[in-house]
Formats: sequence, C-alpha cells, structure tokens
Amino acid sequence: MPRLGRLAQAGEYSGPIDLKSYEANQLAHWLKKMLVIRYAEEKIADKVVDGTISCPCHLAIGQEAVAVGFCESIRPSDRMFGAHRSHSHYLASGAPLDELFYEVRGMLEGCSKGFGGSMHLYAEKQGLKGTVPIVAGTVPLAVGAALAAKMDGQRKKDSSNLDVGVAFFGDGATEEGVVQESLNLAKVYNLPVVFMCENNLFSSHLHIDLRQPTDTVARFAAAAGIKCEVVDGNDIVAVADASRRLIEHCRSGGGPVFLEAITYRWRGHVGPSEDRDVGVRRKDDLDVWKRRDPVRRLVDSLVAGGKFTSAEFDKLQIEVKDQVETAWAKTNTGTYPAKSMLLDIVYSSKAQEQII
Ligand SMILES: Cc1ncc(C[n+]2csc(CCOP(=O)(O)OP(=O)(O)O)c2C)c(N)n1
Repeated sequence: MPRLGRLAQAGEYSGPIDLKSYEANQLAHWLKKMLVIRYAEEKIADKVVDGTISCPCHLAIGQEAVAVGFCESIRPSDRMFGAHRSHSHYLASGAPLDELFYEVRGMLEGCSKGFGGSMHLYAEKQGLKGTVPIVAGTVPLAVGAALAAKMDGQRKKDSSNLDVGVAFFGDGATEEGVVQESLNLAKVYNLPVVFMCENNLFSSHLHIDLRQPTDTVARFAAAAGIKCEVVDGNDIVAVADASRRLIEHCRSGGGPVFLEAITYRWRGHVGPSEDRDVGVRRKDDLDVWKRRDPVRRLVDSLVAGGKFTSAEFDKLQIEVKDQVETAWAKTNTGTYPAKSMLLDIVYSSKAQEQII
C-alpha cells in the first residue's frame, strides 16, 4: 500500500518554500488572502466563545494555503461545491467577508440570508454554488455540474475551454461509497471535474491511521484511472502549480482530475478548541504541525528572497486585522429574519406552492 511518507510527518517540510519565478505582487496577494482567512476565522472562534455566534463552526486555520492556491485558477463561471469546513473556500473565491460574518450570526444580510449558518455558504458570483455538511454529499453534485459544463461546451461547439465542476472534501469523505461511484462515473463520462481533497489526517476525532490501511487517499482516484497528484498542502506554490496544471487538463477536455493536498487543522473538529485530548496522534503532533504554518513559510520565503520586508508584513497584518474588525463591526447593525420567513428561503416558490 502506498504511504505519504515524509509528506505526512509533522516535523518535515517546515522550512521556506520555493517561490520559483512568481512576482512579489502575486505572492503578497496570496499572503493577504491567507491572512484574511486566518484572522476572520480567529474572529469567528472568539465570537463562538463569547456566545455571539451560536451555529456550529468548523475552522480551517492551518489549511489556508490549499484554498488560496487552488482558487487562483478558478473563474466565476466554474461550479464549486464545499463542505462543512468551507469558510476558507468561500473567502478564497473572493466572496464578501461581511456577508460571511452576517451569515454566521444568522442575519438577513448574510450570503444565505442568515438561513444557512457556517455550513451552508453561497457565493454565486464567485462560482461557489453551495456548501453542504453531509459528508461527501457535494461530490456527486460537482460531478453533475461538470456534466452540465461539458454539455454547455458541446452546445457552444467549444470543448477546449470548459468550465469545471469542483468538489472540496476531506480524507474522511473518501470513506463514503458515493465518492467511489462519483470517481467512476466522472471517468467513464470523461467529465471536467476536479476532486479537491484536503487530507488533514483526521475525520472528526480519528486519525487516518486508525481508519484506513494507508494514509493517502489518491489511490482511490488512481484505481478509477483518474489523473492525480499529491502535494504539500502547506506550500502555497506547490498547491497553486498543481491546481493550475490539473484544472487546465480539465478545461481542455482531458477529463477528471484528483488533487490530494496534505495539511493539518489547528483547531478541533468543530469549534474553537484544539481537541488536544482526542486521538492518539493529535496531542503529539499539533505543536509540530504549527511549525509547518503555511503563512509563516510564505513570509519567511518572501523575506529570505528579498521580495518583502518584515516591516511590510507587519503593515499587512495591521491592514487585514482592520479589515476584519470593520467587517465584524458592520454586522452589529444587521437584521434577524422574522420567524414567519422560515420557509421563504429554504424552498423555491414553486416547491412552496406544492407544500402549502
Ligand atoms: C453522511 C455524514 N456522516 C457523518 C457526518 C458527521 N461528520 C461531520 S464532519 C465528519 C468528518 C469529516 O472528515 P473529513 O471529510 O476528513 O473532513 P474534515 O472535517 O477533516 O475537514 C463527520 C464524520 C456527516 N456530517 N455526514
């Protein structure tokens, strides 16, 4: 059975990353996006603790490089689907921060009008068609959306620049049968779908070593004959490069692809705590994984390469923290929906006519 080897070892790959020929501006833009995700999620964590937010929030602190590196190659006409841990995907797509904050407070100004909470996010203009907490539930939806994208391409007689379907999911999701069915169907129909697996080594509280005979899940895609790559998910350049290669393959009619990014979440499965008391590996690994911080590694590499100074980083941190504070403060004057609106958003008007 294949193993991830050094890639899954907490103490490995903690040094600077190879920035290749990327321009300083581009890298600073990625850094800013990662900081927005980190500080926004820290704000959400604080507000869960003080009770202002009462919906369950699954945080992706530590996994920011995957979302930002991947979304770099996405365009608004693509069809992305996220899961329960998708604040990062929502923000990386460029969707408005204040609408995320309104949403987790259950307010009408939120991206799902306050009816979705943390786990049902929506950003149509940025290509995020929805996030759903049924583990693996959005994988077949992305396959269906990719079928539609392929048919659209055929109608336009242009199958060399297709929109793509995208499913974000975790290693735990690959234990659901529907993922195997989706991989198989996507390959048989040669669909432009990207399976984007963030392998953070945990499903809820169980380490992958306790759940699977090996620690890599790309083997499921390989078994279906799907082109796949495995990368260090805490190296934004590695993620961005692999995502670009694979997404281009899909767009040009090459069929489905699978990217497995190895990463680690700093907070617990749900909520702000670190879950140090669960799982045999978590307690030992967490501090070591924090030294593999995707943000710090990018900053160190930028500074070492003379593309950025520490003073510029300090300034950027202040700017992003201000942005987060301003967006949060805005939500203090938001509106809660009336109880009478309960069915207004959940069902389409046509469905409501049939129910009532
Ligand atoms: C069908 C289904 N089964 C179980 C759950 C409970 N559950 C929520 S998240 C989760 C773990 C998912 O792990 P993974 O897919 O690796 O994503 P991660 O939380 O690591 O991001 C489980 C079992 C669920 N929401 N849906």
